[in-house]
Amino acid sequence: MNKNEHYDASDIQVLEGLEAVRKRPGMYIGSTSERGLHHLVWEIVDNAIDEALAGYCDDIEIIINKDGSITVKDDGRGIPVEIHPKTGLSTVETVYTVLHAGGKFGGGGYKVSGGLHGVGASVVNALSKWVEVTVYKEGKIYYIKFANGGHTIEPLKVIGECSEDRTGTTVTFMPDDEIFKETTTFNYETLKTRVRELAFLNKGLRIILFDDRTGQKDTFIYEGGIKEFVAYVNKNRTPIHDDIVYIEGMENDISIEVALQYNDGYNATVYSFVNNIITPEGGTHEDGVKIALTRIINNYAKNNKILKDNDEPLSGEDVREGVTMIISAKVPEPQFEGQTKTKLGNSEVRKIAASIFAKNFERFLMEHPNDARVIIEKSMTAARARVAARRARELTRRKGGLEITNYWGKLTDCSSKDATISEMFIVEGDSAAGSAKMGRNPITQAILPIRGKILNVEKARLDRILANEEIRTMITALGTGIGDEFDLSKLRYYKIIIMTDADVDGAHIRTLLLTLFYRYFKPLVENGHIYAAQPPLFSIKHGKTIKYVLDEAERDNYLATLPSNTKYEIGRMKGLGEMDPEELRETTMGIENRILKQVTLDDAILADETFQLLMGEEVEPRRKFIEDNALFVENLDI
Ligand code: 1YM
Repeated sequence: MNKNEHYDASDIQVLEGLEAVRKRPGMYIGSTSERGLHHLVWEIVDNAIDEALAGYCDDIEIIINKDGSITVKDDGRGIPVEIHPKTGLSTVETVYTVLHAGGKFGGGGYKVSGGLHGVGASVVNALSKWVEVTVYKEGKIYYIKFANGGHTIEPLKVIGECSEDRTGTTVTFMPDDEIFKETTTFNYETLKTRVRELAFLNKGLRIILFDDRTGQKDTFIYEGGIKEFVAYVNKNRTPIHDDIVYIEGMENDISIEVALQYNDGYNATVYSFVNNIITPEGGTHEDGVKIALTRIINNYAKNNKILKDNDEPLSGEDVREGVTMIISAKVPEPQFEGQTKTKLGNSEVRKIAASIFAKNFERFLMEHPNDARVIIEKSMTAARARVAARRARELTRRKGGLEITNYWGKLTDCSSKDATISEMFIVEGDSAAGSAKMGRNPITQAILPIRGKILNVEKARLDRILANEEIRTMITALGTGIGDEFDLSKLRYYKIIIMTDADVDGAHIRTLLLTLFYRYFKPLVENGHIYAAQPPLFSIKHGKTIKYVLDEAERDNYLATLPSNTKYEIGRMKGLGEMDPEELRETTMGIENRILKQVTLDDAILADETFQLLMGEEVEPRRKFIEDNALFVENLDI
């Protein structure tokens, strides 16, 4: 927006009241869990970021106060204070009390950060015990306070004076514990992860995070923006060329920024964002860049006679092997599609993204011939491996693939053909698998025994992965296919349950399996099909009752619920392999008593980082991670 366009208060649209927000908070912030709680912070921060994107703000500060409230400060123009013609209230009061009040899109405004401009503020107010807003503007300090779900308890007034060049907005809010029943405690690490990401995505913007409960403080400012983001994501990987490719351009008010660098691994790590929001399902911005990457690399390889005329062209997967790429698009009126409404639909963006990327990437290759050579060689090797993998994959598709003669990797299937009630247990070790087969419900429960440590897929290419017998059986058993053939609707078991011992080895095997699922069957994780069985550590016998509990804490909690004169006996449970079929059914497999932990994927970037750290090549950061997390080993699951 340019400076002489003034804000027109009639742009505010007045729609509905805050009561609706309190009745159905989930509709506005997703949920009232810890995640929803943190969402409140982002709603307020978004308004400050919009002000930064409009070019008026360089500094944002987020403080977790001692009383548990949050303060967000910016040095922008300050929310307008004049009377709003439609509501007869000041604009700042309107922004905080009227749902869907926000500057209009299009026209003069180029408001791009998450959601509708200013809309979130009223939602935060509705879900808070109290909110205070202070505005510094034109030499005056304005103050307004709301309480009990958004009622104005102190109307806007001038509380002091400040120098003319001091401008900005400060907001403090206390989340309402009647809404956020699970927790109202803010998590520093959760805030830090997203603040870092926002700083990467908005280069030059300084964001300070401060925790007044502990004194912890971090300042984020990245002059290199997403170029530094790529370096950060690659910190535990080994890059194969020095210069990070960085491309930016703008056309028709749509801005495209891309940064990428190849490493010696085999996975493609592509994160795309629209208006600072991650788009896990991709969309037209991501498609455009990917199409252009494939085209430019093929052209370069052909022009330099590396790829011969009758060679098969390099595929999209070939040219993305080992790439870490961040794509950030800023789109004035984004349309989101897909299952989770996180896929960019605007078709005009595809062409713009492709042309901006192609032009600049072509130039990069010309100007950096050494980097170009390394990148092309990497893609060529990937193409050769792809052909080998195609042959190996055919093996998983053959009829009778389930009847492999070797015991390891041999599936004992269930008789039901109804996937929704079927479960596949992946069981570590010979005797545990034996007991599991005898203790299972043969109608709904299938057993797949695996032998100790399966292949670490983080360090292998698809061709080697498909050569592994246990993994091949797993793929055949799942029914979905793998890679670009993956089809979730063909899944044969709705629950895939990893059953390993509650010790370090068991945890390692579980992590190997989770890595496989995360890298090659991500939709299974995203859709909640992956579980970890939790074998109990103790049994508590009193009278005719036997209660199984997971750990010491649960044991003590349970004992505390028993009348003080109860006689009880505590047994320490054996490993899976030592349990007889009856015990295994009773404690770990039968749906009456068993405890399953669903594996979820809250933060894809964090998950990727953790897998890379735990399973990748770099030893030193892994050692540090394990040291730092030694006390939390049971929480290694994502
Ligand atoms: C700590 C939170 O809300 N900053 C902020 C918000 C606004 C403005 C500046 C602003 C916007 C405009 C003009 C405009 C908002 N204004 C509105 C509305 N920080 C924080 N800083 N002048 C100031 O968009 O034209 C909503 S948010 F609707 F009043 F324009």
